[in-house]
Amino acid sequence: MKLLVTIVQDQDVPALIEALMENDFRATKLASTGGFLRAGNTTLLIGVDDERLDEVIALIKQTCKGTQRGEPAISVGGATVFSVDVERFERI
Ligand code: 2BA
Repeated sequence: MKLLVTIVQDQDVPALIEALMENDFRATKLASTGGFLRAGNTTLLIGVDDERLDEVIALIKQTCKGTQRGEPAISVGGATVFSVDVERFERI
């Protein structure tokens, strides 16, 4: 299992969450702030079985488009994704 720490722009969140839920993925949404721009963004924690990793990455690519932010405008990526091995997972 992997935990994807996925940082996305707020405007992309509704479409991404909808796509995740439609495809039976589970996610936790956290409000976050970028260290460089100090503007709000969203971090999703997505726990996924290894065999579905490519599928969830494809959904992120489809729904997170990136944007220009700040003054002067800086291009902010569609998503920043850290994939972390999960040593143990339990739902109690
Ligand atoms: P921010 O830190 O607010 O960064 C927003 C955008 O500003 C970045 O977009 C990048 O285009 C630019 N930027 C960031 N640091 C810079 C620097 N030192 N010099 C010049 N330009 C810089 P993205 O790279 O797409 O990142 C979007 C958001 O993803 C970031 O917001 C941050 O919240 C997160 N992020 C990106 N890389 C990260 C990392 N290595 N560790 C933790 N969070 C990261």
